[in-house]
Amino acid sequence: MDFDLTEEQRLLKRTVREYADSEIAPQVARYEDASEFPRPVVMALWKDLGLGGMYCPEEYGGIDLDPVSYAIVVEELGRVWPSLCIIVSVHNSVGVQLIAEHGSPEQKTKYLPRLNTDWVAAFSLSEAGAGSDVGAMRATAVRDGDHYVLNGEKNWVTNGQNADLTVIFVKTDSQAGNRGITAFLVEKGTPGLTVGRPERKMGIKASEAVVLSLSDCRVPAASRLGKEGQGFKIAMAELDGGRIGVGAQAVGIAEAALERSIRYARERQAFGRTIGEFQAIQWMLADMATRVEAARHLVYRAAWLRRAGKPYTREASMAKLYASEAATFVSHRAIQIHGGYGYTVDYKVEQYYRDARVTEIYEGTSEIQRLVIARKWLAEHGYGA
Ligand code: COS
Repeated sequence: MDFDLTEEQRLLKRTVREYADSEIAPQVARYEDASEFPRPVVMALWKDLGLGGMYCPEEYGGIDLDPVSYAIVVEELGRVWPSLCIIVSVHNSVGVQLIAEHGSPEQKTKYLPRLNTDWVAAFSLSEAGAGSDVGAMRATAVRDGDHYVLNGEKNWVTNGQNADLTVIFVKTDSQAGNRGITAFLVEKGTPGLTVGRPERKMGIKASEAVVLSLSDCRVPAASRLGKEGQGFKIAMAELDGGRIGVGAQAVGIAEAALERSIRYARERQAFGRTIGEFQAIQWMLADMATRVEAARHLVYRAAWLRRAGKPYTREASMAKLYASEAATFVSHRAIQIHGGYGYTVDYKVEQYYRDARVTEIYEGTSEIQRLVIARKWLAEHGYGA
């Protein structure tokens, strides 16, 4: 067993951190305050660091990172800007990686090189009445010669307005529940695809979540991803990877809130000494640091299992569950340590608290993660699922 990062991973972490601190951090407030998608920042990340193709094989121009390195990058972005972090994570995991793993050779050749350099990907599974219960989705696709015609409405599509390509899940067999779901690659500007107004959210304000309306949206049969009826399994498998990303994002948020708390505890004076000298504050910092460390280990272990080609569904759910709840805990305590100043926007810990909260919800709520963990655990111990 070896808990050390490799030399390459250390270098990658340093490179992304330096870039994030110098190039990205100064831009955060402007985009967050305007709730604006930071397209120029995203494009610079693709161009300067190749982060548009983290899960793209080298033959298609990607940098093909191993999953642990991927988690390290996502964590570093989460530390500086959670909104940007989820934009990048969604693009790479349930976008690029999904196409790299399930796309046809033609789809990979057509889309992966563009997604590495100047396109953004989105993933559209949820609907107003189908979030956790994926099989309840109502959007449909009907075959019409060498096309499919898509109809319905999808919700909560991260990157949805800016996406050049969206993986959209709809039913090709309305009677078949989960087994009737099929995935399609739909390009921006396809007639019949309309993008709604972004939701007004509590946090991650520069990351958009939109409604997509499909109204007789005709797509070539060649844009179907995988076979008819395979969509649910594709979505579930890719969400396993996505959950490692959300876990890593949560670790980054928690790390940032902890760093700021330590800095503040060293500076702030009360009763004639720095507040970091009080045991009440030290214990809070100890609990925060322990959770950050535990969350990071769970995330890296899930990523390591994936790299080793072993099953990692349960571990990805554990990592996402624990890390997201740790991020809420740590950012909550960070505000407490900052006192009244923590409740103002100037010290940024309030932003981490708001941004942390959604990690317990998207890409599967904490309740869904517990359900996945319990089912796997019970099955492993002979109780059936
Ligand atoms: N990887 C690959 N296949 C998977 C899988 C995974 N992680 N999880 C389930 N499957 C397969 C199962 O093996 C099963 O295959 P068979 O039909 O061949 O036996 C099939 O998919 C159905 O699985 P299951 O019976 O477990 O499906 P359920 O309807 O019970 O749903 C939950 C399972 C609730 C866990 C699933 O719907 C889920 O994760 N929901 C949350 C979705 C989500 O994260 N939404 C947020 C959207 S992204 S913002």
